[in-house]
Amino acid sequence: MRSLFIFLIPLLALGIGQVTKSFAAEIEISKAWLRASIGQSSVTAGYFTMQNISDQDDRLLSIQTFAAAKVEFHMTRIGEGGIMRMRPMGGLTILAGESASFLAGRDHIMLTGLTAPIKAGNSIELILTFEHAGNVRVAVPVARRNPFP
Ligand SMILES: [Cu+2]
Repeated sequence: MRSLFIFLIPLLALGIGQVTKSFAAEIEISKAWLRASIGQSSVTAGYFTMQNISDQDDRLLSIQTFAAAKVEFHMTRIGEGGIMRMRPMGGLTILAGESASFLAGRDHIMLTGLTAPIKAGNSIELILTFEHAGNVRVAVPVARRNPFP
C-alpha cells in the first residue's frame, strides 16, 4: 500500500481571480454615431452618451477630429413660433456618477468644415477633451439614421 498524497493548489495565493487595474476610464462613451453627410454638404451632426464613472463632476470642453475643421456643441430648443432652433453652448457638465447625452432631435455635436463627405459604414475618430478625464478617443460609426432608437 502506498500513501496517497493530495496536494491542494492554493489558487488564490497564485493570484488567480485577482484583477489588475490599469488606467480606468473615468468617462465611458456609448451609443455614439455620426449622421452621414448629404451630398457636398460640409456639416453634419453627431450623438453619444457620456457616463461619468468617477467620483467627481466632469465637463466636456472640446472635441477634435481630422474629419472636420471644427466641432461645436449645439442645443436644440423650440423657439418663438414653434420653430426649432439650435444654438451653440460652451460645454457640457456630467455630474459624478451620472450621465449626459447628445440625443438625436435634441442636443448634438455639429461638425463643420468637413474635410470630406462622411459616409455611412465608415468610422470617424473623435478626441473628446474633458476637464478631469483628459482626452478620450472614440471611434464613431457613421450611419444614415439612428442605430440606437
Ligand atoms: Cu447644430
